Amino acid sequence: MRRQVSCAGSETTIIHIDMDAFFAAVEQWAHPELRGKPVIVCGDPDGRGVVSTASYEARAFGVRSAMPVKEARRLCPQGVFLSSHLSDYAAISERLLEVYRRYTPVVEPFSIDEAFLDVTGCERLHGDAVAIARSIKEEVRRHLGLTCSVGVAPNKFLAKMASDMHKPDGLTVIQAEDVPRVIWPLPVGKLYGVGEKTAGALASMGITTAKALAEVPVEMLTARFGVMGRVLHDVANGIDSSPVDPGVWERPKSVGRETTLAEDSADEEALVRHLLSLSEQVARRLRKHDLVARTVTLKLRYSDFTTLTRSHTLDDFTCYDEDLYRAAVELFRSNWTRSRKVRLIGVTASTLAPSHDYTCQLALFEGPLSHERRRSLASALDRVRDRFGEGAVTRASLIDIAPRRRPGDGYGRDKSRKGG
Ligand code: TTP
Ligand code: MG
Repeated sequence: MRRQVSCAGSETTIIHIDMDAFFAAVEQWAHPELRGKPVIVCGDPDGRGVVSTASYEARAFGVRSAMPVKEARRLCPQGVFLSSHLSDYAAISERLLEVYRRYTPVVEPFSIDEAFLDVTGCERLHGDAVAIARSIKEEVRRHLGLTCSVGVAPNKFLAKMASDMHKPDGLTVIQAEDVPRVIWPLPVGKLYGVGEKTAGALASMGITTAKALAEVPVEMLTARFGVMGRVLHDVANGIDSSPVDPGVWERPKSVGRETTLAEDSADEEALVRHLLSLSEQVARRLRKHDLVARTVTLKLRYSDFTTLTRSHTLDDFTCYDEDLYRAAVELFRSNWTRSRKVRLIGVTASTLAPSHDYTCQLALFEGPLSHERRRSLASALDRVRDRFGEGAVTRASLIDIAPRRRPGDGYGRDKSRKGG
């Protein structure tokens, strides 16, 4: 999110809407017998994946998003564990946007279940922002059977903070003058956009609350955090001038690359190397558009033109070469009929979401390489490839799992390009 200078004194009114326990609530609406029960939606209820979301009934047992399914089963053995139906949730998400657009054309979808609405100047038609918020909540409940939590505020940051304050089914108003009372007592890590790492860095400077952060001279913050310092200063003071951008969602539904081989091939090593190159290109494209993807699709066309596509849903969203590559290779190894010559090979990433939604969450899964380090490494590689071409660098970690490229192994030409 872009944040610049204060918009204090402006008349802007923003609404942020976040559906409650979205995936689980959709399942409960579709299956009335699940209402009131602890419902846990996950990629693979029997596998080693993680929880996508849990109904509030299940949250009472301590079940949370991103928790391993195994752990959720331990906490809530009586829970109803379901696999996710992403296309259903996406369809509901579209219907929600249609509702919002009846109140204002300035609607920015922010994730599958969140949106910002700029309702400045809509009062004459629909009443004040709180009346609009109530009316939207009522319409969503009546037509889609879902509850949502709504924040009303003079800017996006405060509206986002507000919607989270009284979940589920909340309606919270934050005015500019409320900032010292409602924002300042919060730990810095609770401020939207302040990740674990930044909160840790602030703590090492003795800054643990929003109030303490608000009192630090902005120059000191920019000296320590660069441009992020200004953002920190602004959010601690409840300042955000980023506009609600209805165009931000005009993004591809999928990002794919495929290549027709210079010669039909049944050489496993060579085919896997193509998958590496294609995965790198797709991941790079995702990053360029600030997207993350959760589905990886492999496409193989054999010499006789029969075509096979197989998809795999990842446990989590990603924009990294290695995640796409691993999934693509796994699909390839389990679906390719050995010895059948391949004419065309392709990798597509779909189930896309804007990356800012998942940045904080990914930090929770920090492995040997933290999200921030992966991200900065990936963008450094992107810069090298921008300058010297796609083949200029390959991640050492990927070379370990991919056969090395040998001189003379020409990559095929990119014949068709899909998506962004
Ligand atoms: P959230 O809005 O973060 O969560 P939620 O709607 O389930 O619950 P609430 O807003 O009431 O706290 O995310 C929206 C959906 O995105 C969620 O229903 C499932 C999906 N999701 C994941 O798949 N993995 C995750 O780690 C998170 C946080 C969400
Ligand atoms: Mg939600």
